[in-house]
Amino acid sequence: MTTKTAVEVDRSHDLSQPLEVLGRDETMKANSDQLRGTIDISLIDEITAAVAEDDTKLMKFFGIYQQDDRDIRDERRRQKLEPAYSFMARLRIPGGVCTTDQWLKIDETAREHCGETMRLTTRQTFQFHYILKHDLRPVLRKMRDVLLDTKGACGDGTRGVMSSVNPTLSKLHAEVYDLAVRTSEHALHRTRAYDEIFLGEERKPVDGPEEPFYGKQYMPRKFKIGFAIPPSNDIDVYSQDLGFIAITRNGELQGFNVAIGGGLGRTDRAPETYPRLASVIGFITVDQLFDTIDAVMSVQRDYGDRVNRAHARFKYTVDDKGVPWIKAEVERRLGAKLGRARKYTFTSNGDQLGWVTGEDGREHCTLFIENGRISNTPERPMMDGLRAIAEAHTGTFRMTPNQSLIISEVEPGDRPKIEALLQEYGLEPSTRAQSSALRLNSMACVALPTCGLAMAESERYLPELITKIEGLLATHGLTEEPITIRMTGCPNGCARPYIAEIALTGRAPGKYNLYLGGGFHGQRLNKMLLENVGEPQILEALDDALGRYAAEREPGERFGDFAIRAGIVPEVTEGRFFND
Ligand code: SRM
Ligand code: SF4
Repeated sequence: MTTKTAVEVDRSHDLSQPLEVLGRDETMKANSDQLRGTIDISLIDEITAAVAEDDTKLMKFFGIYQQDDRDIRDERRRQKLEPAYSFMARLRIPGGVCTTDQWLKIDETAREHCGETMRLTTRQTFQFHYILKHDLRPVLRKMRDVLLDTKGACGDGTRGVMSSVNPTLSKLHAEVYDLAVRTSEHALHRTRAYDEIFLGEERKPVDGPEEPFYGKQYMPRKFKIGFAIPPSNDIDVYSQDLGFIAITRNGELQGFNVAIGGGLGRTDRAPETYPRLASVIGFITVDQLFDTIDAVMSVQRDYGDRVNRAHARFKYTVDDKGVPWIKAEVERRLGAKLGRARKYTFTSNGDQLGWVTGEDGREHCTLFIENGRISNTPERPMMDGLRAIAEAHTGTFRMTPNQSLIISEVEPGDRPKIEALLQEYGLEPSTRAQSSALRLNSMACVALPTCGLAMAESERYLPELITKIEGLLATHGLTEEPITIRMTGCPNGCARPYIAEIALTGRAPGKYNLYLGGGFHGQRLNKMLLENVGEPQILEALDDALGRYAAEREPGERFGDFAIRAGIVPEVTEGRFFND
């Protein structure tokens, strides 16, 4: 973070309120010795496979979650055994670009320590699951060897910074991607706790405060930043706490529109929690980028709710204070007025699958990876295939925000070699083209068996549900119609369901809320049609809605738009633009 006075001087968030008023996590963070806690002791405690409760929270700041295998939780309880604890680790890979050396090390680590599987996330990175406590250090050291870490991938700070993958606009992608990487470094916490605890480095004295920006209590809650490059809204910029929309003239980057206060998490039966699309508050030049990040984040740092974590995301601060107030405070801290938001057009929030050529002549192949899951099955040795490609490929990989994978920057002469490998391992994009366009525009969160918050299946169930919906699509002649569908195992919204044209969020085993009417390019929230229903009701409702869509739609009309025009669900009306 910079040393701008206005941003740094306000330390009022550091325990200014009496301890008994603050949320428990606030005092825990404040007393943690800059996130060190007792993690080092927990890691060597051989009596349990778990870590101490406060350490589970502190480790999230380093991208590590304690989990247990929920498929065998009851059985272990019956046998009076502690849950089958293991850890999830999420890598910090801003903009989702990884080298082939990194891929090979990630593959090797996943095979050795992480259940022989790896998971592409909805924010363009990898997650390892099933890491045993004593393997955490070896895993993170392997990542260090290829210049990767898991710092800040979770916890109350900035999360993985997203950036549109946009393979055709090579120069613009490189420029914006570079800013995303620098943003990740800029906004990352400064504590050396990770290097000491997991990498074995010595604690050294620090001149001045260890966290000049974050202080002892860090942010009130997670804070997400993303960069979109129109016409693609693949990162779902309106779901970010702080989103930047690239504005160009004749292909040259002029600056960014600034969008604030997006966020999707909600809780059933708690109407005070809700998804919110970000408000566009103005335009900045590229030079103003990092000062703007400091200004916006410091407003949330100083005014976010530190008593009630369910109300602590920036979206609630924005609504409580009002967009005009937040904008004025950001401008005060920035020391400049924001420009008037510039025009831009988004056309989709999906991925373009298959081969495309960038303006620099290099080629990129986007593969559909269903729900981001990479593993080997007898029918499809995907993990082996991608390893073989990483061994032969001279470019990079890019993870998309839709859980797809781009074999990127392929020299034209190398394309036949990559195509041959794709064919050999059954990975070529054409095999997935046999799927409906609905499947190719689908996303599901992890949910069971690892996610502790899951109420229903998601990743393991969506593929089979889609097969059933494909029957309906075929009946109505809609197999080729790109419609976005997203499923999550609970209302937290990790696959960004509330902006999909069709969404299902888990309520209980086999039971979901069904939403319709999201915008095709992420511009509108959807609306609940059915609450807490099972598969028969879901299929019946979709059959009806899809049938009407096939018969009554106007030329070019998207399914989400139709669902609203036809009155199947009412429109959610929220202003997103604020230009005054
Ligand atoms: Fe998420 C919590 C997985 C993207 C909103 N999310 C979790 C945890 C860590 C469960 C937990 O707290 O114990 C999940 C771990 C499951 C597992 O076993 O791996 C989890 N979230 C994921 C991932 C892996 C889903 C996926 O299948 O790809 C995504 C990782 C992204 C990354 O690389 O950083 C993921 N999570 C999201 C998104 C989408 C986004 O950011 O673009 C959202 C909605 C946007 C937002 O934040 O508003 C999201 N996750 C949540 C929430 C609700 C936050 C809220 O404001 O209420 C939680 C619960 C919480 O934080 O208390 C949560
Ligand atoms: Fe877990 Fe819920 Fe997120 Fe799915 S949406 S990964 S079930 S927290």
